[in-house]
Amino acid sequence: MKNSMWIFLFLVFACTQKEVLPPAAILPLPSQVQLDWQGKEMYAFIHFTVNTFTDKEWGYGDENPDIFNPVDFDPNQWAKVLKEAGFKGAILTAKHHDGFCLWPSEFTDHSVKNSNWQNGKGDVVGELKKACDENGLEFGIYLSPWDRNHAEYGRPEYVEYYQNQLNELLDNYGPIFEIWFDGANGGDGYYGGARETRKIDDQVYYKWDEAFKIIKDHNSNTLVRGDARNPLSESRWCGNEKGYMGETNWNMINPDTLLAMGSKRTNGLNTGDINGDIWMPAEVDVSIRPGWFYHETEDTLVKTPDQLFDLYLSSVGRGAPLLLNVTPNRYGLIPEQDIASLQGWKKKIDETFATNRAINAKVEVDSYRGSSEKFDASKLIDENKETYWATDDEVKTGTISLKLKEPTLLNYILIQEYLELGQRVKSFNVEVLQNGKWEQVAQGTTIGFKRILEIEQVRTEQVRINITDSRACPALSNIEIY
Ligand code: FUL
Repeated sequence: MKNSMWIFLFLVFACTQKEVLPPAAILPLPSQVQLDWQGKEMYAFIHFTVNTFTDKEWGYGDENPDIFNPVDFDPNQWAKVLKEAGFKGAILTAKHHDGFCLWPSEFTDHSVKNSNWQNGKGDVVGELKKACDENGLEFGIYLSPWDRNHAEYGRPEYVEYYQNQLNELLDNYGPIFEIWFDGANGGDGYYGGARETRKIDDQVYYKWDEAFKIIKDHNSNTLVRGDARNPLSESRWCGNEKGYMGETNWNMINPDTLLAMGSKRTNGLNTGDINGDIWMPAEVDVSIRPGWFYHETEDTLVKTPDQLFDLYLSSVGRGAPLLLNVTPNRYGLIPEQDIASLQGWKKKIDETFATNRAINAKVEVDSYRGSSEKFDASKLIDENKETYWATDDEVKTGTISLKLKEPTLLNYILIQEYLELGQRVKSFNVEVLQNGKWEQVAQGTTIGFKRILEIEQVRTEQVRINITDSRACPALSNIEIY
C-alpha cells in the first residue's frame, strides 16, 4: 500500500475512536481551599489563657491580667513538639470566652499588654506565629465570638469590636490557614462589671456574612470553620468532642435540615447528609486531656499513644481532619507526659503505615471507563492523587482485586475517593482469600477523602474491594494496604 493510503486508514481509525471523557461531577463540589485543607489531615489546637492559671475551663471575664504569667513561655518548644508529632499547623485560642487577648490588641485593655508578664510587652500570638513559621507549621486562630469581659457584649458595639479584632489579627499575624468560630454563646459573665446574663441570637447577632468577608478579603485561602447552620461555613463541627467522626461521613450537609433538627443536629453533623446541598466537611476537635485547658489534676489522664491512635482512625480514618488539642501549662510549656504520648503515637502511626503492600501488587478491576487507560486499575496505586479509576456512567459498582507478591500479614485497608468530582460511594466491602475461599473481613458505607479500615490481622495473598453502591459511577484515586 502506498503511504497516502496508510495515512488515510490511520485518519479513519483515529476519527472513529471517541475520546473517553471523565465522569460528570456530582454536586455539590469542594472548593480548592477545602481540598487543600482536608489534605493537611492533622493539625493541633492550643488552648492557653487565664484559665490555665485559674484552673478553669471557662473564665468569667473578670480575671486580673496579672494572673497570666507563664514564666518559661516557650512557643518554640510547642512548635517543635507539634511538628515532630506530624501536625501540619497549630490553631491558638487568641481569645477564649473570658475575653482576655493573648496579643496586645489596640481595641481593649483586657490583654497581655496590661499584664506584668514580660512587663506588658508579651505577645503570645506573635511569638507562636513566628515559631510556627520557623518550624514549618501553618498558623490558625480561634477568636471566641462570645466575650464575657466586654461591656457591650450583646449590643451592636461589640460586633464592631469583634470585627476590629479580626482585622487586627489578620493584618498582623497572617497568613492564617484556618479561623475557628466557636459555637458556645451567651449566658452569664462579667460584661464590664454588669455581672449579668446576656442572650443573643447567634445566627443573626454576629453578622457572619461581614466577618466572612473580612477574612476572605484578607486571604481567600483561609478556611473558615463555623456553625453548620450558616451556609458560608467551609467546615463543620463533627457533633462531639470525643474524637470520632461517623462511620458514615458525607462531606455534604443541608443547613436548613440541621436547623430544623434542633438539639438533635449533633447526629446530622456526625454523619453529614447524602442529600446535602452544601459541601461542608467535618473536622474532629478533641483534647489530649479531659479538659481543653491545663489542669494539674489531669496530669495522670493524658491520652496514651494507643488512645491517640484510635482517635486517628476515627477521624482521619473516616475522612475528617483531626484537630488535636494540647494544653501548655502554667510555665508556658507543653507538659512532659503529653510530649511522651505524642511521640509514642507518632511512632505507632509511622510503624503501622510503613510498608504499603498495594504498591507492588497486581491490581485488576472488573471494568473501567470506556476501556481507556486514563481510568484503569493502575491509577489506584500510582501514588498520584490526580489520577483515578472510574467506571462507565451507568456502572455504579465495581470490584478491585489485588494480588500480592506473597502471603502477607494484613491489618489495614486505606481507600480514597477522587473528591474533585463529588463524593460518590455509598457502600463497599473488603474480602480476603483464605484457603481458596473469599471471606468478607470488613464493610463500610462512605469513603470520602480517606477511609482506613482496621481488619483482624490475616495472612493472605489476595484482597478484593467491592464497591456495592454509589451515587454515580465510582471514582477512586488511591488504595493502600498494610
Ligand atoms: C467549645 C468551648 O466552649 C470550649 O471551651 C473549647 O474551646 C472547645 C474547643 O469549644 O465550644
